[in-house]
Amino acid sequence: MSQRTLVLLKPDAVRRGLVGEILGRIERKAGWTISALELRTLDRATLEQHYAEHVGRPFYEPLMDFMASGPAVALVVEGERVIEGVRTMAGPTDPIAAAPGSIRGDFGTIVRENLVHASDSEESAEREIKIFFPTLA
Ligand code: IDP
Ligand code: MG
Repeated sequence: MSQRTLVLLKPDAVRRGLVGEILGRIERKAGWTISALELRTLDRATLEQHYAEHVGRPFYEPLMDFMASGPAVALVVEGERVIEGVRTMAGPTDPIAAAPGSIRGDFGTIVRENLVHASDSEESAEREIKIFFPTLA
C-alpha cells in the first residue's frame, strides 16, 4: 500500500551534520521516494499547528524553542507502508530506549533532541503534509 508521510530532520540533526546520513537511510529503502524537501527555520505558527496535540504538556515550551533553534529539513516521503516504516526506522521517542540501528538509537541521547519527526498515522500524515507543503497535490 503506497502512502505519504511527513518527516522532519530536527535542528539537532542539521547542526550535527546528519542530514545526509538520515536521508541516505530513507533513500536506500526499496521503492521509497522523496517527493518534497526543504531546509527551513520553523516559525512559531507552523510549530503550534504541528504540535497542537501536545499543548500544555511540560515538555511543550522547551520543545517549541528547540524546534525553532535553527534550520530543520522538512520532507515528504512516498512509498510502500512508509508511515510505519519511517517510524520503525526512527525508533521510539526516547533515544536511550531506541535500539541501535534505528536513527534515534544510533545518534540520540536525550528525549527532546531525538533527531527526527515522522507522522504516526494516515490522518496525521495528511494533516502534517498540508502544514508544511500546502501546495503539494
Ligand atoms: P514522537 O516524536 O516519537 O511521535 P511525541 O510523543 O509525539 O513523540 O512527542 C513529540 C516530541 O516531543 C518528541 O519527538 C520529543 O522531541 C518531544 N518529547 C516528547 N516527550 C518528551 C519528554 O518527556 N521530554 C522532553 N521532550 C519530549
Ligand atoms: Mg508524535
